[in-house]
Amino acid sequence: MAKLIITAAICGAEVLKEHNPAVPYTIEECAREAKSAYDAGASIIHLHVRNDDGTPTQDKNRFKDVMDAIYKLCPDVIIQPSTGGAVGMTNDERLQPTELIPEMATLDCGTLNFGGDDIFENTENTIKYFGTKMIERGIKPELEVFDKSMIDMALRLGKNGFIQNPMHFDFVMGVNGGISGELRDFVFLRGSIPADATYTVAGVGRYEFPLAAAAIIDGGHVRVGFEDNVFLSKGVLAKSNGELVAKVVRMAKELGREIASPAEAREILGIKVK
Ligand code: KMH
Ligand code: ZN
Repeated sequence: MAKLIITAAICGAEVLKEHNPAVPYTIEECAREAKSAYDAGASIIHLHVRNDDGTPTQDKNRFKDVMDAIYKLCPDVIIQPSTGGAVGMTNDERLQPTELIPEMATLDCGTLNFGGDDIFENTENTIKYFGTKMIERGIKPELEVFDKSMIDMALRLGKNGFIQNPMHFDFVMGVNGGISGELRDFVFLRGSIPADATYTVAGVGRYEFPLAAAAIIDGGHVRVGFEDNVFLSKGVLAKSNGELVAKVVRMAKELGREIASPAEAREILGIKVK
């Protein structure tokens, strides 16, 4: 079985210091959180950025500053900027971090309700546009799917040349508006991707660690972090993203799965060093 790639989603666009005081906003806080995750065993940092007041931004210069600060502390880590950004942003606003030619970036594969009155909009033409930009820029997409239909969309657009093979999926499970994080649903998603595809699972809230266990056993990969969940265990706030990653590392050890270094993660995902 391949070694386990752990992605840390350190910040997100929605979670606030009110939810957990360790949620990072500033450049220094983002670098601190990325380092804590990297030191604990994460090889990929899924990155959103914020203004110092916590409001989400896709500003290219802010991404560059945060990425430079992370690389200073974690020179070989893979940084995967979000192109999802926050609900309501325009496509070109969202695509800005891809101008920095990161090794990876997210590519969201469908539209969904995103709690309350929000709609996270990703029309077919948007996905084609983002997919084309990522091919042009040599960026490996992490295909974020919040429901089964989004896998079908990715496969169809793949056949039409907008996404290349082998595909790498991220099953984001438990968002209010998307698929739930029940094991039955995990098995459904996992059985719906091509044999040559890889996947990581991001369980939201209480689904984070049960789904991590399922992916560890299954040979998949795992995402944890404040974007998805701020608790280490029921009612206990994590002090850092590193604590969440360390818990996955302990689970993997118990279950006999080794942890991938960033170099090993590149090899598993077919990312060429630039
Ligand atoms: N913040 C969500 C609306 C991504 O990173 O690509 C979208 C999101 C997905 O987080
Ligand atoms: Zn994200």
